[in-house]
Parts: sequence; structure tokens; C-alpha cells
Amino acid sequence: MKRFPVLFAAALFSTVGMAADSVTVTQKGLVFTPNELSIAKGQTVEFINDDATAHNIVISGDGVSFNGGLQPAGGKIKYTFAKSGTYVVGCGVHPKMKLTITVN
Ligand SMILES: [Cu+2]
Repeated sequence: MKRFPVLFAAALFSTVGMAADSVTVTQKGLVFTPNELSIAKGQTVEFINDDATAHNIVISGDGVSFNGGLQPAGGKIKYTFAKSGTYVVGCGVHPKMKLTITVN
């Protein structure tokens, strides 16, 4: 009988943990991987530069205009998507790099 409240608390905790998890996107070979992403409102995306060259994260869409500045090789940039919508992530250095993020 004592096990039930413990299980309930564990389930609640893991749900909260999942929502707070950050999602990782890599930049390697001048490509975002994945190049399409669906996340929950309030989630954070971490962009990791796995190339030997610098990148520049630029995010636009639904009132957002973010420029992460020059991101050196190995650099990591985090961005939290606070509002639902569709966002395009590009690279200021390499115009061909594109990633679409849908925030639900
Ligand atoms: Cu780039």
C-alpha cells in the first residue's frame, strides 16, 4: 500500500524532467543534423559546432530574430523556444545550412 504514492511521485518527476531536457543539434559537414525538428514550447535546443570551421546561428520566425554571433569550432550555443510556432535556423556564414524547428 505504501508503494503507490512513491510510484506516482516518480512518474511526476520524470515527466517534468523530460520537458526540461534540451535537444541537441549538430553542425557537421556544413549540415544541421537533424535538419527538421519538433519540440515542445519552453524546450531548449543546444547547437554544437562539430566542424573545424566557424558557424553563426541565426534564428527567425514568429517575432523572433536571434543572432548567436560567431560560433568557433567546438562551440556550443543554447536557445530556448518560449513560444509555439515555426522557426528557421540558418548559418550567417553558410547560407545553404537550414534547419526548420516546429515548436508545439
Ligand atoms: Cu555555418
